[in-house]
Amino acid sequence: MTSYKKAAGGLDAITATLRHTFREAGVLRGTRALLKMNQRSGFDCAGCAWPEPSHRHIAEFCENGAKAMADMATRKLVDAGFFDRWSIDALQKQTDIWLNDQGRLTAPMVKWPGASHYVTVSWDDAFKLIAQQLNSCAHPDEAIFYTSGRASNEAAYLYQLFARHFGTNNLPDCSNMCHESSGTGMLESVGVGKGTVSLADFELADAVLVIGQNPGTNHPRMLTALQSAHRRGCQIIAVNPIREVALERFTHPQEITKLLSRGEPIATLYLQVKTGGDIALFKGLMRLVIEKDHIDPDFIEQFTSDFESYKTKLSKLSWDDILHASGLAHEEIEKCAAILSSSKRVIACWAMGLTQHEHAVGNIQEVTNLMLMLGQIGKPGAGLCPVRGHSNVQGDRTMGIWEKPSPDFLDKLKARYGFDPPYEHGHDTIGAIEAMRDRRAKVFVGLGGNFLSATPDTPITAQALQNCQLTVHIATKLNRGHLHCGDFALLLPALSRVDKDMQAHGPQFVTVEDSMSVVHASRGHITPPSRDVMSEPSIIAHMAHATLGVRSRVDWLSLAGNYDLIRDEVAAVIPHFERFNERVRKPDGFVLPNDAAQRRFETSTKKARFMWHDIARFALEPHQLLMMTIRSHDQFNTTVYSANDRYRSVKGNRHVILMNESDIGRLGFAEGDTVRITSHFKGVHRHLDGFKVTPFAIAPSCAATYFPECNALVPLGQHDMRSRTPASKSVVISLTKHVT
Ligand SMILES: Nc1nc2c(c(=O)[nH]1)N[C@H]1C(S)=C(S)[C@@H](COP(=O)(O)OP(=O)(O)OC[C@H]3O[C@@H](n4cnc5c(=O)[nH]c(N)nc54)[C@H](O)[C@@H]3O)O[C@H]1N2
Ligand SMILES: Nc1nc2c(c(=O)[nH]1)N[C@H]1C(S)=C(S)[C@@H](COP(=O)(O)OP(=O)(O)OC[C@H]3O[C@@H](n4cnc5c(=O)[nH]c(N)nc54)[C@H](O)[C@@H]3O)O[C@H]1N2
Ligand SMILES: [Mo]
Repeated sequence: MTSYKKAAGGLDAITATLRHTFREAGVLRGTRALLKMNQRSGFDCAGCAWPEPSHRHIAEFCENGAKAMADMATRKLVDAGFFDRWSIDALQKQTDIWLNDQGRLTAPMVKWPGASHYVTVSWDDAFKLIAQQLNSCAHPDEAIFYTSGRASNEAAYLYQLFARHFGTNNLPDCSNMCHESSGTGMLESVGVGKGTVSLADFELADAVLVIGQNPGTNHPRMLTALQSAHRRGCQIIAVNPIREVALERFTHPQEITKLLSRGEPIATLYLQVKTGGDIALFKGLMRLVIEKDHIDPDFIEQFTSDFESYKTKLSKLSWDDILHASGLAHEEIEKCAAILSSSKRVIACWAMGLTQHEHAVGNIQEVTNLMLMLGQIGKPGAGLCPVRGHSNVQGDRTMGIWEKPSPDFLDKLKARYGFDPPYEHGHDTIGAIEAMRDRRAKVFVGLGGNFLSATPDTPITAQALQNCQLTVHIATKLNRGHLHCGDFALLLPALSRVDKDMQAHGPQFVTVEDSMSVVHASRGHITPPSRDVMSEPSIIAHMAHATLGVRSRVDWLSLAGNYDLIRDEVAAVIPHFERFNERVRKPDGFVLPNDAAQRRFETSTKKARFMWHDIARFALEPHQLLMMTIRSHDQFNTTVYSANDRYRSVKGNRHVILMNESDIGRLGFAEGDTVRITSHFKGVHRHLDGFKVTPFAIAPSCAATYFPECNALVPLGQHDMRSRTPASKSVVISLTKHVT
């Protein structure tokens, strides 16, 4: 059985931080960058969207934030000579770790039709090619403009403006695969699609639920908040099919005297729910809360609708169903209900364990129901906390990166810029893959990200990209997505968060919005990898200028020369951004208002709504398991730093399948066996070979593998029906012994 003997954090975290930073960026450059991370005069860490505290530590970063920084501050460079040496075919044979390890992109590159290599191209010619290809589309909807959540507010605002001015709402983004279901569910239930809590609420909460989230790896600075809450006596309840080490024991790497200790407990109650069993758990909790009369009748009466019908349906559920589907014992659910009932203030946090299922919106709305029943929304120390992933994914949405913009927003664009924006909804991520697969779309532009490896059904997405006439990737580092090219392909190098950004009007900063709606500035301090790298706002402005020409009255190139001018545009169009330039220059920026946090629920009933969902059922045959695809401790989404996963004691191999020991025996396997994984969806079977059976502390009948490798097993058609978030946490699989 793999098990990590130490607490998460501690000395190992410090060693890993320094090793990565110094190896990639060098001692001086690396140290300087670390000391600027998350500081008021510095740059926002691109590692996650967890907010910064107002009392900042001199070292306000975590191990994995430092890795993300070092990955960009690296001294290794990919130059034109590199692409002479390596054909695209040869690059495809390399691993993700190797591709990323080659370093920062330094010059614009093109692949011409039929060519085997990328070759250099001037920026001017690159923009001309984009303009010519976009303008030869039969309809603007033949173009797709994808965004990954590292893009700044300034880049995002320009990008959506360009796409809509060009004539399409085809603005899929990584959020479609991430917290789309949180947004969809919350919008309907409470009228806002964002979290209702601030960091200060964590100092007041009596109980915090951490559901379907692995903060030790993906939001390490959240552990600081959880640890200090725990020390105050706050109850921390983890809900997770995996016993994640960092939720069990943690040593803060900055508490020198405790570094060698066994760490402190974080979770006071650990509910090892079955994958997909959360709705059943929430229903069980609500049953108990009602039975014991621990609901908040005044809140329910004054602020909610649909309670009585919800309660009637709930009373008809059988406990057998609740216990079977959740995989938990009655006493465990009772313990949790007792903690929630006796807590004056409760926060519910969640991440991908709730959002990436076919019943994802159900998950979100049922945890919301629970919180509404307890009156735990819209008061200090309480509320809903979807913990965002990419550092500016929330801000990108605020800036209008969305395939389903509101008519009001489009009217504002029309009034300000004098063009007719498209009012039909555009393609989300799944829709974009289908459109390229079916040749309804033929130009793909990616503002960051790795569209190929982040999306489901990798071979289908690869073919979809290859079907395009032009693929454009605006990127900092090489990834596999750049190797599945359209007839023409451009690879355009962009500045990263850590780089100095010098434009016509002098040095520029950008802005971002964190998971708790705080908007603040981010300034890079490091010399860019080459003079030939452009900033994202500048690349977008040049694309727009070249493509739209006299059709546009926007002075794109002036906007790119001075980001204050972009922020003035944002202030004029996006609600709550008035005096943007002035307010964002305040040390901690400003906080966007949130109606639900003020108990104003702008839903169809003007009240917070109880929304019913049936318990999710998975018709697993005895030989089948439910597989989640997750992140290791040494990766950032599709960027893989090494093949290790320290807290899960996995070393040197990402092709492992983590299984409950009882399932290994039951299915006739032994530890270390190499297996073929087959996923099953609507009669189609997808296979991947060469996975090592690894016993692990995961709930029975569940299994875990790493993404992006296992995206080839995630079916494009398997997603939440409303939000269309891919179900990458509930893939039905079976295993067979692999004979080589
Ligand atoms: N270092 C690092 N930081 C990151 C990222 C990264 O890749 N590396 N990615 C960023 C991004 S974009 C995001 S969205 C976040 C992701 O942050 P997380 O959501 O923490 O990431 P995952 O690895 O997908 O982990 C999902 C967790 O949910 C659990 N889980 C799976 N299925 C279920 C279920 O049905 N029910 C419950 N209750 N739990 C379940 C898994 O066991 C796992 O602990 O992190 C962000 N931060
Ligand atoms: N099976 C499975 N699939 C998943 C998930 C899962 O849990 N399981 N998680 C999903 C989630 S939550 C998300 S958010 C998506 C992530 O999807 P994406 O956001 O598309 O993927 P990333 O891996 O974050 O993108 C990494 C690439 O972005 C580029 N990049 C990095 N920084 C910058 C920058 O500052 N500017 C520019 N222009 N480029 C930059 C680099 O070239 C790098 O290779 O993946 C999703 N896919
Ligand atoms: Mo994400």
